[in-house]
Amino acid sequence: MSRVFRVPVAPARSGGVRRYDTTERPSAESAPARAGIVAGVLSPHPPHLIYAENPPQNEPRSTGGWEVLRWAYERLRKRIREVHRPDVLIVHAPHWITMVGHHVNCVPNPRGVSVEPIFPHLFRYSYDFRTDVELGEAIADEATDLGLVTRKLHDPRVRVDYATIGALHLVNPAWDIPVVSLSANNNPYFYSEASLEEMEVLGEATRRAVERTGRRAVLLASNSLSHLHWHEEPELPEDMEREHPYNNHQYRWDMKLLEAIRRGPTAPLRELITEHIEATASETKAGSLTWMLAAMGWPQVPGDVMGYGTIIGTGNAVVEWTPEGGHRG
Ligand code: 2X7
Ligand code: FE2
Repeated sequence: MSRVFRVPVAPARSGGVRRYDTTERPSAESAPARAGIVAGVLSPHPPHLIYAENPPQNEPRSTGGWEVLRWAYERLRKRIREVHRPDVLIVHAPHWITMVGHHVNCVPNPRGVSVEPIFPHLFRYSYDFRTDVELGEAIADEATDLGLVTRKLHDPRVRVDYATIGALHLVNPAWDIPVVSLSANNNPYFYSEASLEEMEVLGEATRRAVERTGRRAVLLASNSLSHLHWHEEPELPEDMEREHPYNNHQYRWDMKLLEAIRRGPTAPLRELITEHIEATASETKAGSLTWMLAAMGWPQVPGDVMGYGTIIGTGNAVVEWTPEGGHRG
């Protein structure tokens, strides 16, 4: 069914080699040696995490909450700054839903207020960031060449969704690293079975574009895990007495997935992600996690599960993969 959303592979342009302007890249002296995808991160976005942190960009104020997950993000931020030192963050997010095809935000400086439609009392966030337009366009071109229906978004009035903003803030609250943001093609939601093959293709397109443009990229898969949640909120949203897994079935399946991630390698996850979606309505059905692992070539390494916690009953884990040849430590 998902073939409806694909077009025949286009012939390679001008000998199959495209040149991109790299004049704005860091100088050889300042740039770390290795380009390519240097890490991939499962980086869930629930607005509660930002609400709990009280950053200046978010209007609502809290007394805290969900600390274990937020501490995991703090450790991750340190690794991003001190070890990975990317020149771009590429994020795939499930709440930028595009009904037809895969869209790439190519607006140079998106800015505005992102509001979570179900939790506007938790998340009204002022954003203002830079897009790596050259890389965004390269990803869209590679995806088109590989047969995906793809669009470059150029409308500066775009309102950036909270799953994109949430993951980007939690990974890099300073917003000093350029971004490429990718939409979630909605087609998995139409069918009972998750249709993730296209995410493999989008991953391949992403990898090719990163290599072609010589970027040093960290990929963010903005997904929660098990996704059943409460329908009533406590008077104090951050009342941690009320926070726990939706049920033991959801929790056990999250652990099954995370144990496989910790064991490594990633190849068996292809199958397990689909089973986990069937069992838990996991938000990974939007494809972000599959896209990210495919872009890294399903690396042989285990993932580092930096933290797990529930948010209104949903499962959320911060996980980092450093592909073969990348830094660890
Ligand atoms: O988008 C979300 C989510 N993924 C999980 C929990 C709560 C709110 O929003
Ligand atoms: Fe979500």
